[in-house]
Amino acid sequence: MILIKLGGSVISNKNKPFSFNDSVVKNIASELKKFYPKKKFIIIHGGGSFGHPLAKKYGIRNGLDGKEKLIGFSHTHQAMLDLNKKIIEIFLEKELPAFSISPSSIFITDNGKIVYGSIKIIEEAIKINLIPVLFGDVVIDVSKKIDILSGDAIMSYLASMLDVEKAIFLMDVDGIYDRSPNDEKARLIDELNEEAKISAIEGKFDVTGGIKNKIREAMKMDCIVYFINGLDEGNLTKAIEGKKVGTIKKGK
Ligand code: IP8
Repeated sequence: MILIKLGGSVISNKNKPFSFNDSVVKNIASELKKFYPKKKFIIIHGGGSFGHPLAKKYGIRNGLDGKEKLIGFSHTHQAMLDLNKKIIEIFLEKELPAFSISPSSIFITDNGKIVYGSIKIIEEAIKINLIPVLFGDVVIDVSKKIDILSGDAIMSYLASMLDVEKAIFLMDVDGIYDRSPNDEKARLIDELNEEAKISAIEGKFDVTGGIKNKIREAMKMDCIVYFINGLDEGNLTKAIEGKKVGTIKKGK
């Protein structure tokens, strides 16, 4: 089974609220089509310019502190469902049986960490060759009452619970760099080993919080992990086939 995270900056334009990168998602679906049903996939997409602006507007990460928040909680979830629907529709156009599963219906967190997951539905869906499509979502949290559950955290949770051979993170840059990709001295890291992980997480590398979390979640996984540029056609195929692309973290 292969887990694929479609980064929010790949499927939408972060700077333009509710924008959707139709052509990029079409390319991704076409690449997956070549391997389906021989390979089994679980797709998890990020919030991009649908979930993140609303999560911020309503301060969901700060937990429950007023009635307005519950309306915001539901609005944020609905925005994610809108984004999810757009992705599912493209998969269906390509005759890929994408099946939407809302993380807020199957997970409960405690301060951001998944403490309950009802993943039987994912396992059974996979068995009959459906392609489960989950996403970063709002979530019920035992401490904060409400929170945001990132797609990256879902990736590492599923990798620990299911028989996963590979996890692929699609991003809007070529992989993990040793400093900000905008810096002309930036060097792409071919292999993320323990030393590179520590440097990245301790902030020796000038990477954004988002990338730091991705690395943190990826290093928890026992399987092979790829970080690739999801905007370039062909990269996903290479990662599925095990060819050299982006940054790799070897399996344990
Ligand atoms: O983009 C966040 O998911 P992520 C989801 O995977 C929301 O971190 C609702 C902002």
